[in-house]
Amino acid sequence: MTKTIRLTMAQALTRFLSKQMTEIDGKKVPIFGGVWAIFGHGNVAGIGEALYQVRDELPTFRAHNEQAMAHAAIAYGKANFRRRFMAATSSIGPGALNMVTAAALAHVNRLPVLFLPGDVFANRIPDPVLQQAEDFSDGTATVNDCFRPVSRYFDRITRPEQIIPALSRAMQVLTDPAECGPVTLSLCQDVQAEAYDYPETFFAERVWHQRRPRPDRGELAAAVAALKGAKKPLIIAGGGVLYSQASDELAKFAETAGIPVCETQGGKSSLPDNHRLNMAAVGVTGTSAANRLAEEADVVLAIGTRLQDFTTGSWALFKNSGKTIIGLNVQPFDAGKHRALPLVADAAEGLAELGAGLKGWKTPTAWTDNSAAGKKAWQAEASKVTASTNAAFPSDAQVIGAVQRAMGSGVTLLNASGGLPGELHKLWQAGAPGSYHGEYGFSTMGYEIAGGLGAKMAKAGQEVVVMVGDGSYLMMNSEIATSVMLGLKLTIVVLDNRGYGCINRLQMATGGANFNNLLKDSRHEILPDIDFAAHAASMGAIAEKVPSIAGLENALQKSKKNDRTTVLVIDTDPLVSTDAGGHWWDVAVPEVSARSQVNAARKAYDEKRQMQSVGD
Ligand SMILES: Cc1ncc(C[n+]2csc(CCOP(=O)(O)OP(=O)(O)O)c2C)c(N)n1
Ligand SMILES: [Mg+2]
Repeated sequence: MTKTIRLTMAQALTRFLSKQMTEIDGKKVPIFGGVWAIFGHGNVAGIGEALYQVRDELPTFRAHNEQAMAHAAIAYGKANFRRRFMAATSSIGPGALNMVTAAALAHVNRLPVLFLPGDVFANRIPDPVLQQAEDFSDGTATVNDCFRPVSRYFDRITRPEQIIPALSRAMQVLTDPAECGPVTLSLCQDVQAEAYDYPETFFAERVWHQRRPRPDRGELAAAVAALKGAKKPLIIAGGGVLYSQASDELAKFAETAGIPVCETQGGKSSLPDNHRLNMAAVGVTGTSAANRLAEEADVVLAIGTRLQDFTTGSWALFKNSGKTIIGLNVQPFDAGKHRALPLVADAAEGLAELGAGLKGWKTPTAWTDNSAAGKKAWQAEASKVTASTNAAFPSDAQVIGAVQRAMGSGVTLLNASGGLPGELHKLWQAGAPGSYHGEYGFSTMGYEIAGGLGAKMAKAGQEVVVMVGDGSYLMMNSEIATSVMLGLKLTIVVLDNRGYGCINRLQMATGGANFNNLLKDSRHEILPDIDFAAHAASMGAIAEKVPSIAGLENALQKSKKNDRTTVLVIDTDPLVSTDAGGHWWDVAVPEVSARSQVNAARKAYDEKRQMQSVGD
């Protein structure tokens, strides 16, 4: 007879999670780095009690905002190249819904995270409970249904034994490289506390390994043939290169075949910036070196990329009408985009087999040499815009230069929203794989600081530098207090341009009036003068407003000795961004308007749209 153990559903859940392991560098470690939790009714009595039981094996961390704690959990998964991840649990209602945006962030970026929101009573006797929304026509609907479209797997647990298949499915999704994304197990409050005789085998330790699918022979042959016919091949390295930890394989493949490489936001740091074949950022926020090649490329090997609009210049960048795209991707949905020849496989495995198939084939040297010249020209341009300055209001690029000079390429640089991602994508000189941590799939304001905390948990003892605008800082900053509480030092550089600078610039570029973006252009009685340093200091951080680029470099140097989260604030210019490099981006301009500037912008827009390759 099966041996059983009587536990509540919540106890079974936490015990199961604590038994899931993985192997990193030959060492067995728990696959869950911990659980983020903000308790309320709907999880404190059930999950809360159960987490306490396993607190030594599966640590619980308390945060200040459910979305932020989920950001930390997601960043942890990303910084671990998806090999380890975290869970996040909330009370019902507002606590649960606060995590929905984070779920979408993980969904877009294909990142693993386990959401455990509390849900209403399955027995429905006390309905409506505090924080329960009532649907007049559907007794099964709860606010947690909002997680469905932003979860790779969703389940509502209405009986204690349902957690057995649900957790099994959850682990499959979290550890599958193609399906990977957020899993939501919506936990009815009464069921969390209900007991069941669980089979002991359910709690046996399990060690998970990364699956590395190899390519199909037919797809491989087609891809090899296409590459062998290339005169101007180009590799796009996406986030999948990093998640597969395929950087060495990519370097070897590119070097052997002499193919230049460019990187998406998600794929930046696949190769170090100073690798001779790395043309760096591609697309809307790309370098001139990469975009020049992209315009001409006849075979594009797109590895581990979703080919989002910022990469493809809204599908107007790749201008060679005879081009062939090879989609090397572990997910067939991505592999076949834009009529690509699909090569469904793990990036490292796919590259190894492509390399073997090419049997020493080489790109015509004129193309490789041409790429080297383009890179040199770009580097000259980039060093101009990042050079030091005495300007009272430096540009974002000049601040990036200061951070790079003071901190080097050895740190992990984290960013997500505002003008910074565009500037950093082209200008930050990344070092080791994963040292550039951008969240530009969803570009969520408020990711940066909490995300920095998660990345720091994954990279204990390493420097994590967060760059964030004033707008994003104001949207979500409370995990500064958590980073201080947990002794996890972050270096946070706040660029204060007094408003939503990049959207203001976009507004102007689309013919709009300066309206409702910069603080000064927004309805106000008193123009805000926010003291970010005082604000950060109130949460326990070491904080300072620096007067200049030189002051920032100095403060960053000094901050290396700080044992606590350090926040450095610098005033910046909201109107400048780097012109060099880059590509058109499709943002729909009004077809009719009373403003002549909008009409002119629409005319230019209609012309630009002619560049889009609609048939692909
Ligand atoms: C949650 C969220 N809301 C709105 C946006 C749209 N948005 C993108 S950047 C931005 C302004 C960001 O301001 P700030 O952080 O100060 O950076 P800046 O643009 O000034 O560089 C806004 C509103 C977003 N990306 N995320
Ligand atoms: Mg700003």
